[in-house]
Amino acid sequence: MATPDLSAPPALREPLLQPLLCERGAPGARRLTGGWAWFNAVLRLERNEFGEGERRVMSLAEAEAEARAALGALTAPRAAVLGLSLDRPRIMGVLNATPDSFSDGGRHLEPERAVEAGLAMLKAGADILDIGGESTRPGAAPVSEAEERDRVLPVIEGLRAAAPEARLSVDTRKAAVAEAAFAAGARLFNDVSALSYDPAAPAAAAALMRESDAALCLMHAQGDPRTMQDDPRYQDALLDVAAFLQQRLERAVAAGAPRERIVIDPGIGFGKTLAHNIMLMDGLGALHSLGAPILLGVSRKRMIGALSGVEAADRRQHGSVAAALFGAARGAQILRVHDVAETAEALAVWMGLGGGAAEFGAA
Ligand code: HH2
Repeated sequence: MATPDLSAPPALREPLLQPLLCERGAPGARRLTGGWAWFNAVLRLERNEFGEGERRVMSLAEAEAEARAALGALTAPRAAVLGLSLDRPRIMGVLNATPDSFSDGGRHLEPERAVEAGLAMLKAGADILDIGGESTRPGAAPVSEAEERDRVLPVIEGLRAAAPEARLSVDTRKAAVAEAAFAAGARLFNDVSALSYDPAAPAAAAALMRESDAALCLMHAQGDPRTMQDDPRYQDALLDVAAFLQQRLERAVAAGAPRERIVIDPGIGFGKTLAHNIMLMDGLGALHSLGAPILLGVSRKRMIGALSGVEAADRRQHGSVAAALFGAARGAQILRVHDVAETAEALAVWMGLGGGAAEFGAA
């Protein structure tokens, strides 16, 4: 994965607009992306002449006049992904068939156990299962293509046989692994390098998407997993990540991937300090200006440990649920989580209490 040139982050084509959220009945409230969150003003984010981010509050009338396309992207309902309507938050369960993943490494190395765990996640409310065969945690070493394929294929095949309707995603940076996973039944290519690690990935993603209703997730990462936490730097983390995602989105579309089936992800923890992660979570809503559904993966990550004081990654479920709800409140459509039952219960209560009661609102 190439390290982006920090002296010149790619330019954003539009200013970003971050929706300033409000109650659904507030004057002038508009519905965010056809979903459950509401906003009635925006924060305009732009670079100044030094490349630093500047923020200014704007009314919707001003935004209409000055940044119509970005405002339109905030309100346009998102198309369904893998047949899942995105008018409520969806849950992606994490299933790592690896010995070394940071929180569940080694637990699902036996394919039978991984399939069992996946079926339990589906029962607990997962809409999608994300199967990975290479850890991308900080410091992780790369895995060969053959090894990665041998890890994920039996799990995908087993799940396909036991739950033919399940929506399966493959978490890989390699075109050949994605192709094999799709042949076995996966329908989402989740690439933490946003198709930048494997030169064959853009064409492969486009071809896989043309053949079915498949989707693609483009995630931001700075640097390679092995070194990405060694002093990561940004001019403005939110603007830099947004610009990167916009550029990768355009490249994927140029390679032939259908735009409405591409999902974006800020890549929490991938080449980011705690301050960077907090800035991205706080400004998450601004990424809706890029016009794509947002996938958010915060589950059990270091940020949760740092904020909660819980050292052991597999004991961070309470903090993870809080962060997932924080993301849902900002309109993130897909939440990538290890603790499916806990997240599904929390979301059901939050939605039921009006956190996501879009049906009561007048759009
Ligand atoms: N995080 C991880 C892996 N894949 N994919 C997306 N789209 N977004 C994420 O935030 C993301 C991801 C890292 O978490 P995990 O899979 O639990 O660990 P590991 O990489 O150690 O297998």
